[in-house]
Amino acid sequence: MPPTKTQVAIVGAGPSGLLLGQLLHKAGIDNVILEQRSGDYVLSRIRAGVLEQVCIDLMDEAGVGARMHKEGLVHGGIELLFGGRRHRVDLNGLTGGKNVMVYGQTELTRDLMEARRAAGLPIVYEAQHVSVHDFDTRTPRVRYEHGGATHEIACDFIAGCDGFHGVCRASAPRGAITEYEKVYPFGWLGLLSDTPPVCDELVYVNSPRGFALCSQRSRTRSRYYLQVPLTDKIEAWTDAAFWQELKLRLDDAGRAKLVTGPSIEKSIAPLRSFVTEPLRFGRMFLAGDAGHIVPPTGAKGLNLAATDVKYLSGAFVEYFRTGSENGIDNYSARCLRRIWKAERFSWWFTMLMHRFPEDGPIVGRFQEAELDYLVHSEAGRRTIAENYVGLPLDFAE
Ligand code: RFL
Ligand code: PHB
Repeated sequence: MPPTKTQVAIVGAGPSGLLLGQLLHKAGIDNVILEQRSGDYVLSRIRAGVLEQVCIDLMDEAGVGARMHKEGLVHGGIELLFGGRRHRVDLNGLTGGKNVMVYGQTELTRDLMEARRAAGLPIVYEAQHVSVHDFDTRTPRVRYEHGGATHEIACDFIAGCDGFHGVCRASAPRGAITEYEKVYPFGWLGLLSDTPPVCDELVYVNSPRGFALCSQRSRTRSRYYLQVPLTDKIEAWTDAAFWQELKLRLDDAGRAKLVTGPSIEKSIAPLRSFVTEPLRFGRMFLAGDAGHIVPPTGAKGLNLAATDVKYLSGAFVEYFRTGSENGIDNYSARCLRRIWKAERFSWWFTMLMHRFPEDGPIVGRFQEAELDYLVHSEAGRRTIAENYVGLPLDFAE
């Protein structure tokens, strides 16, 4: 039975909730995680693939980085393909030695789940009708149903790590919240397959037929994406149709090297920019996708979630060790400064790389001209590189 009292009640067992729980546990702070889905369902969601240093460091701090360092692939560059030609952006050389790591969100989540299980920490999967109460007082509560009974946990703080569709943000008083949103008129059709990646590095493609991305999970597992109309149905996209369309968006070298095979997973994700202000409502805090969404083009979502968790865990540790509310008071503003910069980059890169249905061919030529300018200017390459690897943590302090 999970306890009826804890220091931090965490709603959601995605990467944000699991990482926060592990960091708090390391600091001796009790926490309970409530997750509405099963563990298997959480692991079946194929999402992020690129980790910035901030996320890598936090996994190490949480004591769960061993497999990531063994299996993760360090990437020092990305390729941009437009006008039928590829151009490399040397992330490492342009940022004074910074890299990113290719390690799937599924694997990161699995490592965190395993550590939590090994430590015997409470996590309630398939918690139904989770609700949050009294977070405007010093004695918040969370309530949920599980196994046919209603349960309640009293806590000092609630951490809303329950993603975009979660209950925490939805429970914040409407008058106290401002939400900024932009929905893009297309989605990403993703395909995972046990085939060797077409390139050692990620290839971001601007083609007249729309955006494509060649990503990977390992040297033998590929992840590809195609920009598709939001009206497309996943059932209509056979594997053969996917590979054919991807080939049409690649260059000759890509077409020649592409290894196709049966899909392991295929899904369509909508694209959205979304920010909630503030991220704190009394004793309830939002972290990760619960507070903000970026279109995946810049690979920023999971990394922003990690930064929120870094600041939130630090603020809780400071509070429980010293009684200081400095960290919790500054949490929202500190995160939002970083969030807006990543939102800006993700929006800009999305606008630059996708074809918009309402635009005529002239906009495609503008995009190609801008890309041509960027890759032939050191300042241009550097602006892409330093945003892609993640702006320094103290950039906006
Ligand atoms: P999650 O992962 O959505 O987890 C939230 C959890 O909360 C649960 N939940 C509830 N639990 C209890 N009660 C309720 N009422 C609940 N409501 C919801 C949910 O079941 C879920 O388990 O949010 P979190 O933890 O904040 O993590 C965020 C990341 O998942 C997300 O930002 C990234 O996946 C975004 N993203 C990428 N980020 C990167 O940094 N690099 C990438 O390369 C990257 N690629 C991507 C992406 C997201 C994608 N999709 C599908 C949106 C590629 C794609 C295609
Ligand atoms: C992925 O591998 O899923 C991935 C990589 C880079 C992105 C988005 C998604 O920008």
